[in-house]
Amino acid sequence: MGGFFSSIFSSLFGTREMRILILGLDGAGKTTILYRLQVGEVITTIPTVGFNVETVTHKNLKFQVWDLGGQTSIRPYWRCYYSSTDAVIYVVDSCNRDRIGISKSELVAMLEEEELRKSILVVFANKQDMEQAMTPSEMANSLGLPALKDQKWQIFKTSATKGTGLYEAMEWLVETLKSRQ
Ligand SMILES: Nc1nc2c(ncn2[C@@H]2O[C@H](COP(=O)(O)OP(=O)(O)O)[C@@H](O)[C@H]2O)c(=O)[nH]1
Ligand SMILES: [Mg+2]
Repeated sequence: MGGFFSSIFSSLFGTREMRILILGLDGAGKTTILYRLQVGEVITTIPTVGFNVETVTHKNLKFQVWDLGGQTSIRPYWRCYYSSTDAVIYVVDSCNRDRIGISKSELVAMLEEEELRKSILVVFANKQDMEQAMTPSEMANSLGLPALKDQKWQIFKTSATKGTGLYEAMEWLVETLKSRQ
């Protein structure tokens, strides 16, 4: 567990439990990111009506991943996982212009959750290795980020498959989490 990323997170160890959700539409790159972090074993559970939650626990850090979008009927179940969330990593496929609107509405719906109001938001403009990728500023506007009032947010260019941009984004997240303690 002495990987590249656990060195970034090491300054958070020994503090209270920290919970980080990694969310976004299916196909955005969340699972790829979770494995890239290499901070521990990924455990997949199917708690209720068929939505998978992937969890990695490393010391006092807990990452949980699931897909947004699709059935609104399962939304109430998500609440079980929101409590005391410190940060949300929102992963968006930068190449999928057709789904950026859905990605926005899912993000907006999620941020209405009381438990998430105070969490830090890091948006990963993922798949930046592709030629047709939207720029982060284009994506920030399409997702309505400048209009967010309660959230501390930042957007980063990433490529989960190439591994680029993840370090910078996680570093920002850790620094922001530390400044909140
Ligand atoms: N080109 C490219 N493909 C990616 C990137 N991240 C993920 N993918 C691919 O996109 C697909 C969906 O990724 P996955 O991690 O399963 O997405 P999830 O549904 O959000 O968990 C897979 O085929 C990945 O290999 C990226 O940064 N660039
Ligand atoms: Mg996945």
